[in-house]
Amino acid sequence: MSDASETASVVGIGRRQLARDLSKIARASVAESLQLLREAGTVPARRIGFTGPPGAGKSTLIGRVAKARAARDESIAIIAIDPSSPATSGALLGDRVRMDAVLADTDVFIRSLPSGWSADGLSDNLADVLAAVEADGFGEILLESVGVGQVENGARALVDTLVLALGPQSGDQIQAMKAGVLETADIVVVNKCDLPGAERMAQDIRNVLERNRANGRRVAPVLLTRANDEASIGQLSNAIDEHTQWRAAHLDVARVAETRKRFHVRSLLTRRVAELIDALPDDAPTASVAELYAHIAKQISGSG
Ligand SMILES: Nc1nc2c(ncn2[C@@H]2O[C@H](COP(=O)(O)OP(=O)(O)OP(=O)(O)O)[C@@H](O)[C@H]2O)c(=O)[nH]1
Ligand SMILES: [Mg+2]
Repeated sequence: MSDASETASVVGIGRRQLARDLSKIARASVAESLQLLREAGTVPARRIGFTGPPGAGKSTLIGRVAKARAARDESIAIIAIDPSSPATSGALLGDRVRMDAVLADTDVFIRSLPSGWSADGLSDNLADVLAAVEADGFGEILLESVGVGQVENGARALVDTLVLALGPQSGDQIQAMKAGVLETADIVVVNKCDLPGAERMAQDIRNVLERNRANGRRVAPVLLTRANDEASIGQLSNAIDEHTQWRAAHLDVARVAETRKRFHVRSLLTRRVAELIDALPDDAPTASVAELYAHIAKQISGSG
């Protein structure tokens, strides 16, 4: 066996192991999560989140962006959060096949994970999942999540760059999103720009985002992309790099890391509280809210 193929098979084994670990982590209890958490010596990966309404073209876009970026000296992992609706599982499988086809001749690692019972479209164990991928030494993680309501808050804390992908017909969906969602994005993409309405929508969004400038904040670029237009994918990839540079110049990296750690602990504690409440017998008499609170709080401090 040559050195190169030996290395390739070792990498293959490592990735199969990671894939198995991620399936475990995605379904783990809090106690298991804490056991599986590997933090020591981890070099942070660049984390890029893609969010947006269902069908906006996020998976297709991530596949193309990953292909463009994999051509550089970068190891890339794609983590897609599967909303786990039986109605869409067929579509998701098709999605995955499309991504695999585009990335067939690359070394990009792809994994889709169920979102569990989480109401916000993100896996409750996402912080653990990202930490595990990071600990495995990937340089860059591309995360796909369906953006509805709250989701951006979670994604915001866990990623460095947040790309909001919209289709040209997403006007109503933007209205339906919580106010401020547009402003949380670092890059806005009007995708499927081969369809009518894209230019107009991009201009409308730019007008809205101009308000940020008046408030002394960064104004996110609004790009037009199309899956089959390599130049537009290249522009998006460049915009991601520009945002990485902007972060390095303007953000306190240690503070961001601290916020992320706190978000991670918050999600572990939220899950732990849910576990304890779910474990209460249905017919257990609970004298008062204050008493039940004290009971749960005591169990948490006992298990910590
Ligand atoms: N016309 C056009 N269609 C596209 C483009 N990119 C993706 N699509 C199509 O849009 C549909 C949805 O694309 P996906 O990539 O699955 O979208 P998604 O946002 O990942 O969807 P969910 O994960 O289900 O929310 C598919 O049929 C794609 O082929 C594009 O640039 N132009
Ligand atoms: Mg998708």
